[in-house]
Amino acid sequence: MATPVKLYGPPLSTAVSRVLACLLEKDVQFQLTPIDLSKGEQKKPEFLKMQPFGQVPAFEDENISLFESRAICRYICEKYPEKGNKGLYGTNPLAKASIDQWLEAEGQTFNPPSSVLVFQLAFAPLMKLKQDETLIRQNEAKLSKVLDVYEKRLGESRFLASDEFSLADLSHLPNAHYLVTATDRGEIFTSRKNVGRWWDEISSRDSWKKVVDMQKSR
Ligand SMILES: N[C@@H](CCC(=O)N[C@@H](CS)C(=O)NCC(=O)O)C(=O)O
Repeated sequence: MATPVKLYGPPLSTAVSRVLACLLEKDVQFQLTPIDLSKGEQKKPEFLKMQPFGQVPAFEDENISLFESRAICRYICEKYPEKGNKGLYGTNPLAKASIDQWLEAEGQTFNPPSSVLVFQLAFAPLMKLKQDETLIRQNEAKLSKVLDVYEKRLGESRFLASDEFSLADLSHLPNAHYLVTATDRGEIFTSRKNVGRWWDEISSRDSWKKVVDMQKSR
């Protein structure tokens, strides 16, 4: 039996849950080692050898370590093309380029405002930190504009890159999940017809439901 790959970090982290969703979608065996962010375990010298910026996740396969959740997801898909969801990262150069295009849009355009909103609206209250209303307003406006583009795209295509679910859709799950389920701003997704339909579809995949269960049991 193949040695399981190793993932380090708590399932509650958006970046860790992105990799978990990918591993489950690809049906790749893994070993999860939780890292306690509240104790600063991500800044310890041993961890910095795997993730030099002191953030989760870190990932190991065959004694090589990797960081950056989206790069790790791409690697998992390239390493295990025949496992689980075979089309998750496309099966030809053009399909991959289309997925990459929307993965970049997620990382560079969707993630900046949505991660600020997740922190401000879902995590700051739990951490007893004061919310920054100006920052919230500015980022809501930015995310709204991004989702207007998605609304148009998802009117033409079932998923972002094509009519097939892909890594590009999966990569949106962690932030969208917190915004819909842990804040009062879920309407930003659900009030848009096509984005709402897309959200229902991607969030009801078995892989993502398992990630949510892992988050609840921590
Ligand atoms: N771009 C990175 C982001 C990693 C990241 O921001 N991780 C957060 C948790 S979601 C973290 O480790 N926060 C603790 C810290 O920065 O000390 C990725 O996708 O892997």
